[in-house]
Amino acid sequence: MSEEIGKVRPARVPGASRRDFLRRANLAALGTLVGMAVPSPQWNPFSRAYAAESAGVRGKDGLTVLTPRPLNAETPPHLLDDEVTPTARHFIRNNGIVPADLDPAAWELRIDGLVDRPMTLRIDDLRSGFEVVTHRLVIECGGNGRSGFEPPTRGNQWTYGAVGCAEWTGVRLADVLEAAGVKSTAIYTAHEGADRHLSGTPGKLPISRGVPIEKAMDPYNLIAFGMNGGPLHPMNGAPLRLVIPGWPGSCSQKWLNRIWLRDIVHDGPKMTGSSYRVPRYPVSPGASVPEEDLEIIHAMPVKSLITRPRTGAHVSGLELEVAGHAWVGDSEVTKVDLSIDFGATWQPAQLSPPHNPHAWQRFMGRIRFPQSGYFEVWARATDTTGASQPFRAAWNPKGYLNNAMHHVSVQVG
Ligand SMILES: Nc1nc2c(c(=O)[nH]1)N[C@H]1C(S)=C(S)[C@@H](COP(=O)(O)O)O[C@H]1N2
Ligand SMILES: [Mo]
Repeated sequence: MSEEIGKVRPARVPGASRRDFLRRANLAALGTLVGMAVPSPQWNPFSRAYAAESAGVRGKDGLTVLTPRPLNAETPPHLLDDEVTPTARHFIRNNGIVPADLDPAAWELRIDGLVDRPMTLRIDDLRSGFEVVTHRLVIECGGNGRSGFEPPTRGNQWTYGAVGCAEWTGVRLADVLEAAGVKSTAIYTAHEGADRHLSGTPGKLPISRGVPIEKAMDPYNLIAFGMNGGPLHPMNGAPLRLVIPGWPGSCSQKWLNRIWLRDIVHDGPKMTGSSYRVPRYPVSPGASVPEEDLEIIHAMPVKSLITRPRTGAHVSGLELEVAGHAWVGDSEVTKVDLSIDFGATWQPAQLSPPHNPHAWQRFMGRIRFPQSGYFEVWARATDTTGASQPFRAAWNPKGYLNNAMHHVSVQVG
């Protein structure tokens, strides 16, 4: 592998157009809200980053801001190379007004609805009353990859980086629900947090989602108060959040203050209408689909991301080490293949088992190029069901579940 891997030479990247140049100049002038590094458009060809409002967010670094208010920011793929995503690099997805000045010692979580023993728990009660566990868990926004859909769909134009695999510490959601006593009539959870609706209307929640009780009982779901050995970052839900790995990130309520159990599919904000739903049948791109033909997204599909080298890298010599992560909702990734000829031929990468269920899996491959020139390295993951990443994800009205293959472009020689 070349020593120059990781360096970017924008001028030599094919496809760099005047428009790219102007966009880069524009971004450089504006800076980004989170950290001041301005990412090169090479990794992020669809970026529509917005202007910074004011100061950066403490404890976040290198993220690209999609919208400043509410703050939505994603991580460039090459900054997701760590096996455990550092707190500073975990993406941020906010739907409402983020609560400020929260006191972890006074924080209360209410468990009620269809339970035998409604409870109000402080974080200390969680620590002392339940087994505290730490797991590496993937959170991926259901809309990650939305910017790749044609025609475009409304919503945050995530490219690749609305995903992370941090090490979360907390107690099992299942243990807490069992302690409260789940009534036999309960079929769905409902999650509430302390953020407020953008309208400012008192009592109006920006988002409140839930999962079927069977998924709620997955032993890897956490009520988390720790992230990567420290506290949660305020933008990632401090002092308390849910982590429901493998399902759309929206299930993982931040600033969590209530979980209630219901005997119907939860109907809170962003549970109904077209939110986090996809058509039950294939639709033509751009079609409008009646709401009754949409169904709620459950497990996320198999996906992978090349994190090394970064796109635009220059390879001197003919060999290259390629690395990244692969993950899938509720099963496991069984293989990752790499192609340097646009999918005509594939070679297997080495794939590590997950550190624990619902952690992403490292892949690594050694590429030998037949000659110098421009190449694209494509990665394709396959899961235990035999499903692989498509070259194009099925279009859907809200732009969810884009698990199309990722690639990096490199100049060899
Ligand atoms: N209270 C609350 N929880 C929330 C959200 C929110 O806006 N408010 N956004 C959800 C969505 S859509 C996602 S993808 C994840 C993102 O988690 P992160 O911001 O920690 O990366 O949080 C989820 N939990
Ligand atoms: Mo999301």
